Amino acid sequence: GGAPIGVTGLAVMGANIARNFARHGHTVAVHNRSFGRTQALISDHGSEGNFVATKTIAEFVASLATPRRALIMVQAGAATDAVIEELAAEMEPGDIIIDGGNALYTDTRRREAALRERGIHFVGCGISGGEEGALNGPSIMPGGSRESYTHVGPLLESVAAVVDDTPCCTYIGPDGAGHYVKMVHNGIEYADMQLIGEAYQLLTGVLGYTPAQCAEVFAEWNKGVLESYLIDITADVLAQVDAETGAPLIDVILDATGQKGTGRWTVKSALDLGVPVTGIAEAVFARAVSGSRELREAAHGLPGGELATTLQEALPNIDEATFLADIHAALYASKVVAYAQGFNQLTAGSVEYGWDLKPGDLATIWRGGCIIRAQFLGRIREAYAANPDLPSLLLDPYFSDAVAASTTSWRRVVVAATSVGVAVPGFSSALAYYDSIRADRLPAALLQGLRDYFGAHTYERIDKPGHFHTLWGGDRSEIRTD
Ligand code: NBP
Repeated sequence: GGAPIGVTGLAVMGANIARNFARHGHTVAVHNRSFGRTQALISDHGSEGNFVATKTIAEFVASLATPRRALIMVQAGAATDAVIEELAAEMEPGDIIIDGGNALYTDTRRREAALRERGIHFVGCGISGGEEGALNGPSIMPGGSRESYTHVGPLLESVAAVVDDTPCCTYIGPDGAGHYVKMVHNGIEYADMQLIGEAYQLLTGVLGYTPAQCAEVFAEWNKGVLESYLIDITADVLAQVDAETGAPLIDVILDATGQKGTGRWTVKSALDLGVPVTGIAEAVFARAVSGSRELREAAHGLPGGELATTLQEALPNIDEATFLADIHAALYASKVVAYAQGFNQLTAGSVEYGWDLKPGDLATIWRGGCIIRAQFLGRIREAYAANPDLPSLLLDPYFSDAVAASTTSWRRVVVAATSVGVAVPGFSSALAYYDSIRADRLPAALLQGLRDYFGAHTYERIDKPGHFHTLWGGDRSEIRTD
Protein backbone atom coordinates (compact mmCIF):
# COMPACT_ATOMS: atom_id res chain seq x y z
CA GLY A 1 0.00 0.00 0.00
CA GLY A 2 0.84 3.64 0.25
CA ALA A 3 0.71 6.52 -2.16
CA PRO A 4 2.87 6.26 -5.30
CA ILE A 5 3.69 9.95 -5.08
CA GLY A 6 3.74 12.66 -2.44
CA VAL A 7 3.94 16.43 -2.81
CA THR A 8 5.31 18.68 -0.09
CA GLY A 9 4.94 22.43 -0.48
CA LEU A 10 1.37 23.28 -1.37
CA ALA A 11 1.55 26.89 -2.53
CA VAL A 12 0.19 27.52 -6.01
CA MET A 13 2.58 25.24 -7.92
CA GLY A 14 2.59 22.35 -5.48
CA ALA A 15 -1.17 22.36 -4.93
CA ASN A 16 -1.81 22.36 -8.65
CA ILE A 17 0.61 19.58 -9.46
CA ALA A 18 -0.82 17.51 -6.59
CA ARG A 19 -4.29 18.01 -8.11
CA ASN A 20 -2.89 17.05 -11.50
CA PHE A 21 -1.60 13.74 -10.08
CA ALA A 22 -4.93 13.11 -8.33
CA ARG A 23 -6.92 13.91 -11.47
CA HIS A 24 -4.86 11.31 -13.31
CA GLY A 25 -5.89 8.63 -10.84
CA HIS A 26 -2.76 8.58 -8.69
CA THR A 27 -3.21 8.58 -4.94
CA VAL A 28 -1.18 11.57 -3.79
CA ALA A 29 0.10 12.22 -0.29
CA VAL A 30 0.20 15.93 0.48
CA HIS A 31 2.10 17.93 3.05
CA ASN A 32 2.90 21.55 3.77
CA ARG A 33 4.94 23.19 6.52
CA SER A 34 1.85 25.00 7.74
CA PHE A 35 -1.11 22.62 7.80
CA GLY A 36 -3.55 25.33 6.71
CA ARG A 37 -2.57 25.02 3.05
CA THR A 38 -3.04 21.25 3.21
CA GLN A 39 -6.49 21.69 4.71
CA ALA A 40 -7.40 24.28 2.10
CA LEU A 41 -6.35 21.95 -0.71
CA ILE A 42 -8.44 19.12 0.68
CA SER A 43 -11.51 21.24 1.36
CA ASP A 44 -11.39 23.03 -2.01
CA HIS A 45 -10.31 20.16 -4.26
CA GLY A 46 -10.43 16.95 -2.23
CA SER A 47 -13.17 15.58 -4.48
CA GLU A 48 -10.91 15.61 -7.55
CA GLY A 49 -9.13 12.40 -6.57
CA ASN A 50 -7.44 10.48 -3.78
CA PHE A 51 -5.47 12.76 -1.48
CA VAL A 52 -3.78 11.61 1.72
CA ALA A 53 -3.44 14.69 3.93
CA THR A 54 -0.51 14.53 6.34
CA LYS A 55 0.54 16.88 9.13
CA THR A 56 4.18 16.01 9.68
CA ILE A 57 7.05 15.01 7.43
CA ALA A 58 7.27 11.67 9.27
CA GLU A 59 3.59 10.99 8.59
CA PHE A 60 4.05 12.14 4.98
CA VAL A 61 6.99 9.81 4.31
CA ALA A 62 5.25 6.93 6.09
CA SER A 63 2.25 7.30 3.79
CA LEU A 64 4.32 6.65 0.64
CA ALA A 65 4.71 3.33 -1.19
CA THR A 66 8.29 2.11 -1.62
CA PRO A 67 10.50 3.14 -3.22
CA ARG A 68 9.18 6.40 -1.82
CA ARG A 69 8.71 9.26 -4.23
CA ALA A 70 8.43 12.74 -2.72
CA LEU A 71 8.12 15.85 -4.86
CA ILE A 72 9.28 19.07 -3.22
CA MET A 73 7.56 22.26 -4.40
CA VAL A 74 8.85 24.89 -1.98
CA GLN A 75 10.79 28.08 -2.42
CA ALA A 76 14.17 27.48 -4.08
CA GLY A 77 17.29 27.90 -1.91
CA ALA A 78 17.46 27.42 1.85
CA ALA A 79 13.86 26.20 2.13
CA THR A 80 14.58 23.41 -0.35
CA ASP A 81 17.70 22.36 1.58
CA ALA A 82 15.72 22.29 4.82
CA VAL A 83 12.96 20.13 3.33
CA ILE A 84 15.44 17.75 1.69
CA GLU A 85 17.10 17.23 5.06
CA GLU A 86 13.78 16.53 6.80
CA LEU A 87 12.76 14.05 4.11
CA ALA A 88 16.11 12.27 3.92
CA ALA A 89 16.09 11.77 7.68
CA GLU A 90 12.89 9.72 7.35
CA MET A 91 13.79 7.88 4.15
CA GLU A 92 15.67 4.71 3.27
CA PRO A 93 18.22 3.90 0.58
CA GLY A 94 16.50 3.52 -2.79
CA ASP A 95 13.93 6.23 -2.05
CA ILE A 96 13.62 9.20 -4.37
CA ILE A 97 13.44 12.92 -3.65
CA ILE A 98 12.29 15.06 -6.56
CA ASP A 99 12.86 18.82 -6.45
CA GLY A 100 10.36 20.54 -8.75
CA GLY A 101 11.32 24.07 -7.73
CA ASN A 102 13.46 26.46 -9.74
CA ALA A 103 16.74 25.37 -8.15
CA LEU A 104 20.09 26.59 -9.38
CA TYR A 105 21.73 23.65 -11.16
CA THR A 106 24.89 23.90 -9.07
CA ASP A 107 22.74 23.45 -5.94
CA THR A 108 21.15 20.43 -7.60
CA ARG A 109 24.58 18.96 -8.36
CA ARG A 110 25.59 19.43 -4.74
CA ARG A 111 22.35 17.95 -3.38
CA GLU A 112 22.43 15.00 -5.75
CA ALA A 113 25.99 14.12 -4.76
CA ALA A 114 25.24 14.39 -1.04
CA LEU A 115 22.10 12.24 -1.25
CA ARG A 116 23.78 9.66 -3.48
CA GLU A 117 26.24 9.11 -0.63
CA ARG A 118 23.25 8.18 1.50
CA GLY A 119 21.77 5.91 -1.18
CA ILE A 120 18.89 8.29 -1.91
CA HIS A 121 18.10 9.27 -5.48
CA PHE A 122 17.76 12.98 -6.10
CA VAL A 123 15.85 14.08 -9.16
CA GLY A 124 16.38 17.78 -9.92
CA CYS A 125 13.33 18.39 -12.02
CA GLY A 126 12.59 21.51 -14.03
CA ILE A 127 8.86 22.20 -14.28
CA SER A 128 7.58 24.88 -16.62
CA GLY A 129 4.13 26.18 -17.35
CA GLY A 130 3.28 28.31 -14.35
CA GLU A 131 0.24 27.51 -12.27
CA GLU A 132 -1.96 26.69 -15.23
CA GLY A 133 0.60 24.25 -16.60
CA ALA A 134 1.12 22.60 -13.24
CA LEU A 135 -2.59 21.85 -13.09
CA ASN A 136 -3.30 20.90 -16.69
CA GLY A 137 0.00 19.59 -17.97
CA PRO A 138 3.41 21.21 -17.63
CA SER A 139 6.62 20.58 -19.51
CA ILE A 140 8.78 18.47 -17.18
CA MET A 141 12.58 18.21 -17.27
CA PRO A 142 13.78 15.55 -14.81
CA GLY A 143 17.48 15.01 -14.17
CA GLY A 144 19.24 12.53 -11.90
CA SER A 145 20.22 8.92 -12.30
CA ARG A 146 18.74 6.84 -15.11
CA GLU A 147 17.60 4.35 -12.50
CA SER A 148 15.56 6.99 -10.72
CA TYR A 149 13.82 7.79 -13.99
CA THR A 150 12.50 4.25 -14.22
CA HIS A 151 10.70 4.94 -10.92
CA VAL A 152 9.47 8.49 -11.55
CA GLY A 153 9.36 8.77 -15.36
CA PRO A 154 5.99 7.09 -15.98
CA LEU A 155 4.33 9.08 -13.17
CA LEU A 156 5.73 12.38 -14.41
CA GLU A 157 4.93 11.58 -18.03
CA SER A 158 1.34 10.82 -17.06
CA VAL A 159 0.77 14.40 -15.82
CA ALA A 160 2.82 16.27 -18.45
CA ALA A 161 1.43 18.15 -21.43
CA VAL A 162 0.99 16.01 -24.54
CA VAL A 163 1.78 17.06 -28.12
CA ASP A 164 1.25 14.65 -31.03
CA ASP A 165 0.75 11.79 -28.55
CA THR A 166 4.19 12.50 -27.04
CA PRO A 167 4.42 13.60 -23.40
CA CYS A 168 6.36 16.81 -22.77
CA CYS A 169 8.58 14.98 -20.31
CA THR A 170 11.68 12.91 -20.89
CA TYR A 171 14.83 11.91 -19.04
CA ILE A 172 17.24 14.83 -19.41
CA GLY A 173 20.55 13.67 -17.92
CA PRO A 174 22.53 13.21 -14.69
CA ASP A 175 22.64 15.42 -11.59
CA GLY A 176 21.91 19.07 -12.47
CA ALA A 177 20.93 18.50 -16.12
CA GLY A 178 17.19 18.95 -15.58
CA HIS A 179 17.49 22.21 -13.71
CA TYR A 180 20.13 23.48 -16.13
CA VAL A 181 17.81 22.85 -19.04
CA LYS A 182 14.94 24.55 -17.20
CA MET A 183 17.22 27.51 -16.50
CA VAL A 184 18.15 27.93 -20.16
CA HIS A 185 14.47 27.50 -21.07
CA ASN A 186 13.75 30.48 -18.85
CA GLY A 187 16.65 32.41 -20.39
CA ILE A 188 15.19 31.81 -23.84
CA GLU A 189 11.82 32.91 -22.46
CA TYR A 190 13.43 36.20 -21.35
CA ALA A 191 14.85 36.74 -24.84
CA ASP A 192 11.58 35.88 -26.54
CA MET A 193 9.61 38.28 -24.33
CA GLN A 194 12.15 41.07 -24.89
CA LEU A 195 11.81 40.68 -28.66
CA ILE A 196 8.03 40.73 -28.42
CA GLY A 197 8.33 43.87 -26.30
CA GLU A 198 10.50 45.53 -28.93
CA ALA A 199 8.04 44.66 -31.71
CA TYR A 200 5.27 46.22 -29.63
CA GLN A 201 7.39 49.32 -29.03
CA LEU A 202 7.94 49.72 -32.78
CA LEU A 203 4.24 49.30 -33.52
CA THR A 204 3.43 52.12 -31.12
CA GLY A 205 6.58 54.25 -31.50
CA VAL A 206 7.03 54.13 -35.29
CA LEU A 207 3.60 53.20 -36.64
CA GLY A 208 1.65 55.01 -33.94
CA TYR A 209 -0.67 52.07 -33.24
CA THR A 210 -2.88 51.99 -30.18
CA PRO A 211 -2.62 49.00 -27.84
CA ALA A 212 -5.89 47.68 -29.29
CA GLN A 213 -4.44 47.86 -32.80
CA CYS A 214 -1.27 46.16 -31.57
CA ALA A 215 -3.41 43.41 -30.05
CA GLU A 216 -4.95 42.80 -33.48
CA VAL A 217 -1.50 42.63 -35.08
CA PHE A 218 -0.27 40.04 -32.57
CA ALA A 219 -3.46 38.03 -32.92
CA GLU A 220 -2.88 37.99 -36.68
CA TRP A 221 0.79 37.04 -36.26
CA ASN A 222 -0.29 34.19 -34.03
CA LYS A 223 -1.76 32.51 -37.11
CA GLY A 224 1.64 32.19 -38.82
CA VAL A 225 5.20 31.10 -38.09
CA LEU A 226 5.23 33.07 -34.84
CA GLU A 227 2.30 31.07 -33.45
CA SER A 228 3.07 30.56 -29.77
CA TYR A 229 1.70 30.90 -26.29
CA LEU A 230 3.66 34.12 -25.70
CA ILE A 231 2.34 35.83 -28.87
CA ASP A 232 -1.16 34.64 -28.00
CA ILE A 233 -1.09 36.12 -24.50
CA THR A 234 0.58 39.28 -25.82
CA ALA A 235 -2.56 39.94 -27.86
CA ASP A 236 -4.64 39.27 -24.77
CA VAL A 237 -2.64 41.59 -22.49
CA LEU A 238 -2.64 44.40 -25.07
CA ALA A 239 -6.41 44.15 -25.53
CA GLN A 240 -7.10 44.47 -21.80
CA VAL A 241 -8.81 47.67 -20.65
CA ASP A 242 -8.21 48.96 -17.13
CA ALA A 243 -11.45 48.87 -15.17
CA GLU A 244 -10.47 51.81 -13.00
CA THR A 245 -9.33 54.34 -15.61
CA GLY A 246 -10.83 53.00 -18.81
CA ALA A 247 -7.37 53.24 -20.38
CA PRO A 248 -5.61 50.31 -22.01
CA LEU A 249 -4.17 48.33 -19.08
CA ILE A 250 -0.73 48.29 -20.70
CA ASP A 251 -0.60 52.08 -20.42
CA VAL A 252 -1.09 52.05 -16.66
CA ILE A 253 1.30 49.19 -15.83
CA LEU A 254 4.61 50.50 -14.45
CA ASP A 255 7.30 49.87 -17.07
CA ALA A 256 9.84 48.15 -14.81
CA THR A 257 10.29 44.40 -15.39
CA GLY A 258 10.90 42.19 -12.38
CA GLN A 259 13.12 39.13 -12.40
CA LYS A 260 13.55 36.18 -10.10
CA GLY A 261 16.99 35.07 -11.28
CA THR A 262 16.84 32.31 -13.87
CA GLY A 263 17.72 34.67 -16.74
CA ARG A 264 20.65 36.05 -14.78
CA TRP A 265 21.83 32.52 -13.94
CA THR A 266 21.65 31.57 -17.60
CA VAL A 267 23.88 34.47 -18.57
CA LYS A 268 26.32 33.79 -15.72
CA SER A 269 26.72 30.21 -16.90
CA ALA A 270 27.07 31.36 -20.52
CA LEU A 271 29.83 33.75 -19.48
CA ASP A 272 31.66 30.93 -17.73
CA LEU A 273 31.27 28.66 -20.73
CA GLY A 274 32.18 31.41 -23.20
CA VAL A 275 28.97 30.90 -25.20
CA PRO A 276 27.64 34.08 -26.82
CA VAL A 277 24.01 34.24 -25.71
CA THR A 278 23.64 37.89 -26.60
CA GLY A 279 19.86 37.67 -26.93
CA ILE A 280 19.37 36.41 -23.39
CA ALA A 281 21.99 38.81 -22.00
CA GLU A 282 20.34 41.81 -23.71
CA ALA A 283 17.01 40.70 -22.29
CA VAL A 284 18.36 40.43 -18.74
CA PHE A 285 20.05 43.81 -19.02
CA ALA A 286 16.98 45.40 -20.61
CA ARG A 287 15.02 44.35 -17.53
CA ALA A 288 17.73 45.88 -15.36
CA VAL A 289 17.58 49.14 -17.35
CA SER A 290 13.81 49.24 -17.03
CA GLY A 291 14.12 48.79 -13.29
CA SER A 292 16.69 51.57 -12.86
CA ARG A 293 14.12 54.11 -11.76
CA GLU A 294 16.49 56.77 -10.44
CA LEU A 295 18.75 56.63 -13.47
CA ARG A 296 15.81 56.78 -15.83
CA GLU A 297 14.28 59.72 -14.01
CA ALA A 298 17.57 61.58 -14.04
CA ALA A 299 18.22 60.82 -17.72
CA HIS A 300 14.66 61.43 -18.90
CA GLY A 301 14.61 64.12 -21.56
CA LEU A 302 18.28 63.94 -22.56
CA PRO A 303 18.61 65.01 -26.20
CA GLY A 304 18.47 62.17 -28.74
CA GLY A 305 19.26 63.85 -32.06
CA GLU A 306 16.62 61.72 -33.75
CA LEU A 307 16.79 61.60 -37.54
CA ALA A 308 13.05 61.11 -37.91
CA THR A 309 9.82 61.08 -35.98
CA THR A 310 7.69 59.06 -38.41
CA LEU A 311 8.07 56.04 -40.64
CA GLN A 312 7.66 58.35 -43.63
CA GLU A 313 10.68 60.39 -42.51
CA ALA A 314 12.74 57.38 -41.48
CA LEU A 315 12.09 55.23 -44.54
CA PRO A 316 10.50 57.41 -47.28
CA ASN A 317 9.98 54.52 -49.68
CA ILE A 318 8.45 52.09 -47.21
CA ASP A 319 4.72 52.04 -46.62
CA GLU A 320 2.95 50.99 -43.46
CA ALA A 321 2.05 47.48 -44.62
CA THR A 322 5.61 46.80 -45.69
CA PHE A 323 7.01 48.02 -42.41
CA LEU A 324 4.53 45.94 -40.49
CA ALA A 325 5.80 42.89 -42.38
CA ASP A 326 9.34 44.09 -41.67
CA ILE A 327 8.71 44.07 -37.92
CA HIS A 328 7.31 40.57 -38.20
CA ALA A 329 10.38 39.43 -40.14
CA ALA A 330 12.78 41.12 -37.70
CA LEU A 331 10.99 39.52 -34.76
CA TYR A 332 11.15 36.10 -36.37
CA ALA A 333 14.82 36.34 -37.40
CA SER A 334 15.84 37.67 -33.98
CA LYS A 335 13.90 34.85 -32.36
CA VAL A 336 15.74 32.27 -34.45
CA VAL A 337 19.04 33.83 -33.29
CA ALA A 338 17.97 33.78 -29.62
CA TYR A 339 16.93 30.14 -29.79
CA ALA A 340 20.05 29.19 -31.75
CA GLN A 341 22.16 30.77 -29.02
CA GLY A 342 20.19 29.11 -26.24
CA PHE A 343 20.57 25.70 -27.84
CA ASN A 344 24.30 26.33 -28.25
CA GLN A 345 24.48 27.04 -24.53
CA LEU A 346 22.71 23.75 -23.79
CA THR A 347 25.24 21.91 -25.91
CA ALA A 348 28.16 23.69 -24.23
CA GLY A 349 26.74 22.96 -20.76
CA SER A 350 26.29 19.34 -21.73
CA VAL A 351 29.93 19.06 -22.75
CA GLU A 352 31.13 20.87 -19.62
CA TYR A 353 29.20 18.64 -17.23
CA GLY A 354 29.12 15.40 -19.25
CA TRP A 355 25.33 15.30 -19.53
CA ASP A 356 24.88 14.05 -23.07
CA LEU A 357 21.88 16.34 -23.61
CA LYS A 358 19.84 15.71 -26.74
CA PRO A 359 18.81 19.11 -28.17
CA GLY A 360 16.07 17.51 -30.27
CA ASP A 361 14.53 15.94 -27.15
CA LEU A 362 14.47 19.32 -25.44
CA ALA A 363 12.74 20.95 -28.40
CA THR A 364 10.27 18.06 -28.30
CA ILE A 365 9.28 18.51 -24.65
CA TRP A 366 9.08 22.31 -25.02
CA ARG A 367 6.43 22.07 -27.73
CA GLY A 368 3.75 21.96 -25.05
CA GLY A 369 3.13 22.84 -21.40
CA CYS A 370 5.85 25.44 -20.99
CA ILE A 371 5.92 29.20 -21.47
CA ILE A 372 7.88 29.08 -24.75
CA ARG A 373 5.60 26.43 -26.26
CA ALA A 374 5.16 27.00 -29.97
CA GLN A 375 4.97 25.46 -33.41
CA PHE A 376 8.48 26.81 -33.78
CA LEU A 377 9.84 24.15 -31.40
CA GLY A 378 8.56 21.50 -33.79
CA ARG A 379 10.82 23.02 -36.45
CA ILE A 380 13.77 22.92 -34.05
CA ARG A 381 13.01 19.30 -33.29
CA GLU A 382 13.07 18.56 -37.04
CA ALA A 383 16.35 20.43 -37.48
CA TYR A 384 18.08 18.30 -34.84
CA ALA A 385 16.44 15.14 -36.15
CA ALA A 386 17.99 15.86 -39.55
CA ASN A 387 21.37 16.64 -37.97
CA PRO A 388 21.89 15.90 -34.25
CA ASP A 389 25.29 17.64 -34.39
CA LEU A 390 24.03 20.85 -35.96
CA PRO A 391 26.56 23.56 -34.95
CA SER A 392 23.82 26.21 -34.95
CA LEU A 393 20.14 26.38 -35.79
CA LEU A 394 21.16 29.18 -38.14
CA LEU A 395 22.82 26.53 -40.30
CA ASP A 396 19.75 24.32 -40.60
CA PRO A 397 18.32 24.74 -44.12
CA TYR A 398 14.81 25.67 -42.96
CA PHE A 399 16.03 28.32 -40.52
CA SER A 400 18.85 29.66 -42.69
CA ASP A 401 16.37 30.18 -45.54
CA ALA A 402 13.89 31.83 -43.20
CA VAL A 403 16.52 34.19 -41.80
CA ALA A 404 17.97 34.94 -45.25
CA ALA A 405 14.49 35.92 -46.42
CA SER A 406 14.21 38.31 -43.44
CA THR A 407 17.55 40.11 -43.53
CA THR A 408 16.54 43.18 -45.55
CA SER A 409 13.45 43.73 -43.41
CA TRP A 410 15.51 43.18 -40.28
CA ARG A 411 17.99 45.90 -41.30
CA ARG A 412 15.20 48.34 -42.18
CA VAL A 413 13.65 47.83 -38.77
CA VAL A 414 16.92 48.53 -36.98
CA VAL A 415 17.49 51.59 -39.20
CA ALA A 416 14.02 52.95 -38.52
CA ALA A 417 14.23 52.24 -34.79
CA THR A 418 17.61 53.96 -34.60
CA SER A 419 16.34 56.94 -36.62
CA VAL A 420 13.36 57.59 -34.39
CA GLY A 421 15.15 56.69 -31.15
CA VAL A 422 13.32 53.52 -30.16
CA ALA A 423 15.73 51.18 -28.36
CA VAL A 424 15.76 47.69 -29.87
CA PRO A 425 18.66 45.97 -28.09
CA GLY A 426 17.29 42.52 -28.88
CA PHE A 427 16.72 43.09 -32.60
CA SER A 428 19.97 44.96 -33.14
CA SER A 429 22.21 42.64 -31.16
CA ALA A 430 20.69 39.60 -32.84
CA LEU A 431 21.50 41.18 -36.19
CA ALA A 432 25.02 41.98 -34.99
CA TYR A 433 25.47 38.34 -33.97
CA TYR A 434 24.25 37.15 -37.36
CA ASP A 435 26.51 39.59 -39.18
CA SER A 436 29.42 38.55 -36.98
CA ILE A 437 29.14 34.83 -37.56
CA ARG A 438 28.75 35.32 -41.32
CA ALA A 439 31.54 37.90 -41.70
CA ASP A 440 34.71 37.39 -43.75
CA ARG A 441 36.85 39.14 -41.18
CA LEU A 442 36.18 40.42 -37.69
CA PRO A 443 38.02 43.25 -35.95
CA ALA A 444 39.34 40.52 -33.66
CA ALA A 445 42.60 40.68 -35.66
CA LEU A 446 43.16 44.26 -34.50
CA LEU A 447 42.37 43.30 -30.93
CA GLN A 448 44.95 40.54 -31.14
CA GLY A 449 47.48 43.09 -32.40
CA LEU A 450 46.70 45.39 -29.50
CA ARG A 451 46.92 42.58 -26.98
CA ASP A 452 50.26 41.55 -28.38
CA TYR A 453 51.41 45.19 -28.29
CA PHE A 454 50.65 45.95 -24.65
CA GLY A 455 50.77 42.48 -23.13
CA ALA A 456 52.83 40.23 -25.42
CA HIS A 457 49.78 37.96 -25.58
CA THR A 458 50.92 36.68 -29.03
CA TYR A 459 48.77 36.07 -32.11
CA GLU A 460 48.30 33.38 -34.70
CA ARG A 461 48.68 34.01 -38.44
CA ILE A 462 46.37 33.06 -41.27
CA ASP A 463 49.24 31.80 -43.42
CA LYS A 464 51.29 29.54 -41.13
CA PRO A 465 50.93 27.66 -37.85
CA GLY A 466 52.35 28.74 -34.51
CA HIS A 467 52.11 31.66 -32.09
CA PHE A 468 53.90 34.91 -32.85
CA HIS A 469 54.95 38.11 -31.13
CA THR A 470 56.10 41.34 -32.70
CA LEU A 471 58.88 43.12 -30.83
CA TRP A 472 56.84 46.34 -30.71
CA GLY A 473 59.22 48.15 -28.39
CA GLY A 474 62.32 46.97 -30.22
CA ASP A 475 63.14 46.55 -33.88
CA ARG A 476 59.54 45.42 -34.69
CA SER A 477 60.65 42.10 -36.06
CA GLU A 478 58.40 39.09 -35.48
CA ILE A 479 59.40 36.08 -33.44
CA ARG A 480 57.75 32.73 -33.15
CA THR A 481 57.01 31.91 -29.51
CA ASP A 482 56.33 28.18 -29.68
P1 NBP B 1 6.76 29.61 -3.34
O1 NBP B 1 8.04 29.64 -4.08
O2 NBP B 1 6.07 30.88 -3.04
O3 NBP B 1 7.03 28.82 -1.96
C1 NBP B 1 6.01 28.69 -0.99
C2 NBP B 1 6.07 27.31 -0.39
O4 NBP B 1 7.34 27.07 0.21
C3 NBP B 1 5.04 27.15 0.70
O5 NBP B 1 4.53 25.84 0.63
C4 NBP B 1 5.86 27.35 1.96
O6 NBP B 1 5.31 26.75 3.10
C5 NBP B 1 7.12 26.64 1.56
N1 NBP B 1 8.28 26.91 2.43
C6 NBP B 1 9.03 28.04 2.57
BR1 NBP B 1 8.68 29.61 1.73
N2 NBP B 1 10.02 27.90 3.43
C7 NBP B 1 9.94 26.64 3.88
C8 NBP B 1 10.70 25.89 4.80
N3 NBP B 1 11.78 26.40 5.39
N4 NBP B 1 10.31 24.62 5.04
C9 NBP B 1 9.25 24.09 4.43
N5 NBP B 1 8.49 24.76 3.54
C10 NBP B 1 8.83 26.02 3.26
O7 NBP B 1 5.73 28.61 -4.05
P2 NBP B 1 5.36 28.46 -5.62
O8 NBP B 1 5.19 29.77 -6.28
O9 NBP B 1 4.24 27.49 -5.62
O10 NBP B 1 6.65 27.77 -6.25
C11 NBP B 1 7.17 26.54 -5.77
C12 NBP B 1 8.45 26.25 -6.51
O11 NBP B 1 8.16 26.11 -7.90
C13 NBP B 1 9.50 27.36 -6.42
O12 NBP B 1 10.77 26.79 -6.33
C14 NBP B 1 9.34 28.10 -7.70
O13 NBP B 1 10.52 28.75 -8.10
C15 NBP B 1 8.97 26.98 -8.65
N6 NBP B 1 8.23 27.37 -9.84
C16 NBP B 1 7.26 28.31 -9.79
C17 NBP B 1 6.55 28.64 -10.93
C18 NBP B 1 5.45 29.65 -10.87
O14 NBP B 1 4.89 29.95 -11.93
N7 NBP B 1 5.10 30.18 -9.71
C19 NBP B 1 6.82 28.00 -12.12
C20 NBP B 1 7.80 27.04 -12.15
C21 NBP B 1 8.49 26.73 -10.99
P3 NBP B 1 4.29 27.59 4.03
O15 NBP B 1 2.96 27.48 3.36
O16 NBP B 1 4.32 26.88 5.33
O17 NBP B 1 4.78 29.00 4.10
